[in-house]
Amino acid sequence: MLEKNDIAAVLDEIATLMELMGENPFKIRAYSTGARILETMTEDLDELIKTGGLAEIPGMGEALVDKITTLRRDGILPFHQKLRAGIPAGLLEIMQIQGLGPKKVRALWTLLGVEDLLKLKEVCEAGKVAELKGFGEKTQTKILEGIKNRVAYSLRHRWYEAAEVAIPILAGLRALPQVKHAEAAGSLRRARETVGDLDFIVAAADPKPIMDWFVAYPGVKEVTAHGETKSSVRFKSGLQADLRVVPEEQFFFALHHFTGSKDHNVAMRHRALSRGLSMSEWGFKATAEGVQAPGATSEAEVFQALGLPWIPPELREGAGEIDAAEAKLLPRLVELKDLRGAFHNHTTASDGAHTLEQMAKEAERMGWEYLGISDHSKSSFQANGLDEGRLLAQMDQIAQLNTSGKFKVRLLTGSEVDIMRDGSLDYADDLLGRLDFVVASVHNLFTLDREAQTARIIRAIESEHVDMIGHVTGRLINKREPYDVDVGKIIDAAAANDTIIELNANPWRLDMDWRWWRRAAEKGVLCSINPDAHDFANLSFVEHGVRIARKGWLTSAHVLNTRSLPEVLKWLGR
Ligand code: DGT
Ligand code: CA
Ligand code: CA
Ligand code: ZN
Repeated sequence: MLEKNDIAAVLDEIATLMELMGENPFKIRAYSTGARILETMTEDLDELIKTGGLAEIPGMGEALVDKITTLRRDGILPFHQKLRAGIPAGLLEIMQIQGLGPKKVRALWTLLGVEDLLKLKEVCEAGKVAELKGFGEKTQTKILEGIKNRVAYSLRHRWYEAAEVAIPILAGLRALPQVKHAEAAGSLRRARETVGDLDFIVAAADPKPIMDWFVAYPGVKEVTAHGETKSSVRFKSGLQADLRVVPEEQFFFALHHFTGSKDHNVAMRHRALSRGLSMSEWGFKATAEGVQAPGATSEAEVFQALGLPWIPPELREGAGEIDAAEAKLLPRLVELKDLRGAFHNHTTASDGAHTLEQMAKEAERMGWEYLGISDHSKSSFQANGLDEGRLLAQMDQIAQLNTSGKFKVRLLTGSEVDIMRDGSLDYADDLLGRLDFVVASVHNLFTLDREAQTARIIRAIESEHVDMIGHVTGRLINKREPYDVDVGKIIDAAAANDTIIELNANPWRLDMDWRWWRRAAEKGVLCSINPDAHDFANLSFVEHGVRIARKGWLTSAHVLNTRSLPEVLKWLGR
């Protein structure tokens, strides 16, 4: 038995496979239409199948009804499996490359015999792709770039996916009777946006039972090392993990060392040497006469031994954190509990899965004072964007909900308004002026050149009705590179116009990147940690946003949604 969204995914794949086969466009279209209908359907599917109501929905042909019924009942569809068997699996992988749709992939397949990435790379390098009709030199270069990105993407994992693997392992390690301490170090602890491998550090007198438990952990696909004090494994997803077991007195030194980063460690070792100590993952050693090498029973004591306060792992990138610590200028980083609400959330009015009330209920459960609703604007037709009439109706609905007293949380009216090619906005000024807040985002023309893309966004920043800029670079981590845009200039424009830059907390986006926030904050740019929720569970994405804000040196004062409702309304000028 398959759920609606899974059935829709199969229908979409059928459409793609048929397009690769060069089938009739009308037939193909029927499957995509069917997928969209299922995704937006609010009725009970089983009921519709039973009563025959499914066939009465416009766009639902008899063949489609049959296939949906089979998928719902059996979970598989022979027609789909036969299609799949007729097409090299590598083609679906090639389709993941940015800019390569089924039509182009079909041409590469039928005209050049491309069946996988390797062969694609070969024909690009031989210049054969550029000669194909509809491709050209530029496309060929783009494809080669895309292949390079695919390879890079396969080597790293989005933070939240790595965390999902790490959390139960850490709990398992801590539950072992021999284990005194256990932590996940490395890039995961430093809150990088992607993780190469996991690094577990454990304190125990006898490493053997811990090693044995680790290599036998469910989900381990391959054991690449099984030593006395260090083991390495690989999981099904390709993610690898190192485990190191150390004696208790070394634990906090090892934890610090394997948390890194390398640059941070180098600076710490340098500092240690100037104090007559050599520092390693084992601990301190005296290098000068009359110096005592201190031990450590916490990570704070490791820092303390070098005259420093404890430095949060997020800041340990060797970017001035030690100087700041020395000067007692470490920021007091924003925390999840500081948040009092969130902006940039979608509902069923555009492409969200839950209604205003469902979103409000969850925001209230999270203890928030306010929740900003910003559905898509009309140009985002693929996301069911609202025209003026529907937006006005939603504003009424929100006003009614607020006065009904049904929820303590205050809903704020807003829009994620599209930035048009020339930087103008998708609604007229008078309508924008009636909203509580406005997020302006780029959702199309990702291939504009740097100058045009930057100018377009800056014009939106300069609009008096725009309160914040959404997902500034449009990147999807490990999937889509940022569009070409001058972030430095955008920060300057945001500072000059008092426009907020959003920290989009969707764990695939984390946009703007953490590397820019410290500079932005120093220039006076305010941040808003926005979940960009498309269902109520997504409201918890703010946790990812807080992590990245911390990595960007931000304090609660730098973040709009740490403020109370009256303060927020005052900032918005409403
Ligand atoms: P990743 O795994 O690529 O996402 O990044 P990390 O930072 O987790 O790097 P990893 O797993 O190679 O090593 C974990 C930490 O161990 C690293 O951040 C710093 C420390 N470390 C590893 N190799 C070296 C090294 O050659 N020199 C120094 N100073 N530290 C090292
Ligand atoms: Ca690592
Ligand atoms: Ca490692
Ligand atoms: Zn958006």
